[in-house]
Amino acid sequence: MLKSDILKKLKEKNDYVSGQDLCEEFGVSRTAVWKAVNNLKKEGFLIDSVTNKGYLLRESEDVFSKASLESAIETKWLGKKLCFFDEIDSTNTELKRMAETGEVENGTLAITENQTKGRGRRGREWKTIVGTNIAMSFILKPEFAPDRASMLTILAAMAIAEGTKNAAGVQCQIKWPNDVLINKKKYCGILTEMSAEPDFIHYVIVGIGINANTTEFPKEVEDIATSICRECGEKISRAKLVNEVLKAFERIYKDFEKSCDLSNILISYNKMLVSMGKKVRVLDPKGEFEGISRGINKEGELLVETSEGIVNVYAGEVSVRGIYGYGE
Ligand code: BTX
Repeated sequence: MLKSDILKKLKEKNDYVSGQDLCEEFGVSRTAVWKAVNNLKKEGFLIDSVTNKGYLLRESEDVFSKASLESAIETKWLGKKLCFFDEIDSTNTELKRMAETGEVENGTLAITENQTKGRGRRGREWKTIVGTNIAMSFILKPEFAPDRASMLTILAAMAIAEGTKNAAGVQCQIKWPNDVLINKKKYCGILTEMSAEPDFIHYVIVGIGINANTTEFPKEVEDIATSICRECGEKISRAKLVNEVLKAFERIYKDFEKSCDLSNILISYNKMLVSMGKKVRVLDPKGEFEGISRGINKEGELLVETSEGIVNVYAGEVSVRGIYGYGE
C-alpha cells in the first residue's frame, strides 16, 4: 500500500514532496520511502529525486500496475480489494477459481496487463492486447433473485459508457446487450457469469474487456474493433478509465439494488442504444426473425416490432443494420 499512497500523494501535489514529509505522513522510515519510490521507477513511473527538494512525479507513459490502480481508484467498495496479475489466463476464470476455493469479498476486482485466454460469450474468444487493453472482472454477491442477474450486463454497459465519457470525453453507443461501441465499432465487451441456486445467487462475475489505447488489432477483429486512441488519436490513462467505470457502476448499482429493475437508467440507456428505430435480425433459438428495435424495457428485454406485434427478446444474438457489416 505504501507505493500507492506515495504515488497518490505525488500525483495530488504535482510538485516536489520531501522525503521527510512522506515519512511523517505514512509513519515509515526514509529507507522505506526510498525503496517504494525505486519500485515505482522500476514499474515505469518517471520520478525525479533531487537532494533537499524531494521527489517529483513527471508525466509518465500509461503505467498499469497495482500501485497505479490503487492510487487512482476512488470508489467506496467496488475494487477496493484489488488483485493485480501481470499475466493470467482470464480474470473471469481467476475470480471463479477464487470464489470456489475460498471466501471472496463482494466487490473484489481481478485485473491484468496480459490476459492469455480471454473469453467472450458462448465459448468465443476475447483478444486482449498487452499494454493497451483493460481486462478486468469484479465479483458481486447480491441479495436479489437470480432472474435479475442478466440486468447487470446492462448496468455494466451503461457504466462503461458513462465512465468513458467522464475519463476521455468520448460518447459511446451500446449494442444490446453486451457491446459498447465507439463510432459503430466494438470498443468493449462484457461477459457476465453467475453461480446460483434457483432462488439464491452465490455470486455473479462481471468481466469487462476494453480496448483503451490499442491501435493495431489482430486481423480477425481488425474490421469490427476500435479503441479510444484509434478514434481520438490520444492515449488515455487506463487507471483513470478503470476508476471512472467503477465509480459509475457503483452509483448505478446502488439505485438498481433498490428497484431491482432498470427504471432509473432506461431513458439514458435507450438514447445510447445503437439499434433504436433500426432494423434488427434476431437469432432466436426458435428461429430467426427481423423487426424494428424499439429500445429496452425496465426488465432489460429488447422490444422488437414485427408485423405480428412487439416481441420481447430477453436473450440471444441481435444483428443491427449497419453494424459489423450486417445489411450494409
Ligand atoms: P462476445 O461473444 O460478445 O464477443 C466476442 C467476439 O468479439 C469475438 O468472437 C470477436 O469477433 C470479437 N472480439 C474479440 N476480441 C475483440 C476485441 N479486443 N475487440 C473487439 N472485438 C473483439 C464479449 O463477448 C465479452 C468479452 C469479455 C471480455 C472480458 S476481459 C475480462 C474478462 N475475462 C474474460 O475472460 N472475459 C472478460
